[in-house]
Amino acid sequence: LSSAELIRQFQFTRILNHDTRSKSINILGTIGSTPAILIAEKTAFTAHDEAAMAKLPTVDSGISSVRLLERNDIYRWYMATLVQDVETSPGAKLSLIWPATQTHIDKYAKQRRRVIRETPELYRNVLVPYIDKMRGDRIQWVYNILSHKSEADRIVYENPDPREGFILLPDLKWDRTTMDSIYLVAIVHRRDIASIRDLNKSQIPWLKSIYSELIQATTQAYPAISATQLRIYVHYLPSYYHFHVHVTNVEHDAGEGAAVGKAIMLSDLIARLEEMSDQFYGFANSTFTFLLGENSDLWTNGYARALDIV
Ligand code: M7G
Repeated sequence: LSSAELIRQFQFTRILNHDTRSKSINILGTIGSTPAILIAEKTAFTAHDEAAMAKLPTVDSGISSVRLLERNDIYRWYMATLVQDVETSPGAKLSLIWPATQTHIDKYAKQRRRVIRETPELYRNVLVPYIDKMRGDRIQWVYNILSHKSEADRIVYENPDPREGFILLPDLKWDRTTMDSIYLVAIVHRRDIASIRDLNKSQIPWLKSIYSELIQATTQAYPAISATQLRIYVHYLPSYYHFHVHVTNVEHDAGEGAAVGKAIMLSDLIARLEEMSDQFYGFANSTFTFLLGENSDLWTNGYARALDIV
């Protein structure tokens, strides 16, 4: 089946979640007989392309039909359909996860959140065993990128050093054209750092060089953006336990991914490490507070039990 054919084979099961602000919807379905998740998001206007936007109010190449909803004095509001074209002005961005695991379904379903204050003890007793269980084949996509098996032609920058290096490339959340919503991800080559918990003082120089290489590479690849317009951060908790750094345009509303309880600025992490007095210290000995969805196995079988919360 071609990738386009897969979308046509998708059979609807139910809506997992939707959001009116980001104008997106997560739909659970099946392809063949295996679960699939389709994430559909309406595209933003390509405001960086003024020539295209100039055509927007024109009837033939911009607005294909229009219906007046109401008028009052000098105010009029309409519903309209826009001219769409999958190459030049697509109406939506789709992501398909297939076959989807229960962990994916939990992640994309609507859920209540809990605030977890994770002490070093909770980290060791609850998260560590869970990470080992989760790493397995959930991060095959990461290894595909690192070995140039997938997305190789999309690499923005690579430092190939197996210990210090990383690959910077567009995140799957980015449509790759809207400059205001630049969303890149940098994935390190080394495989021994599952999360920020594995960082310690000895890695300060390495983290600093990642930080400056990221700024250098991003501003060079996208000259429209400057160093002080980049939000460079790490997730804790992440969804994938292989160390990676997010690089986004500050103008982009990355929603929960950039919110308190999930996103931590890389430069703040470096500063926190620098402030630790003991030279052997690292984040395994710190306390971090994060949000966790109630659907996750980590909540139901992990923190809810460890904290004795029902
Ligand atoms: P995270 O903090 O582990 O997860 O970041 P979350 O933000 O999804 O909770 C992983 C990042 O990698 C996310 O921003 C994903 O959108 C992105 N990502 C996930 N996958 C499966 C891929 C992929 O196959 N290719 C690329 N380029 N990015 C991906």
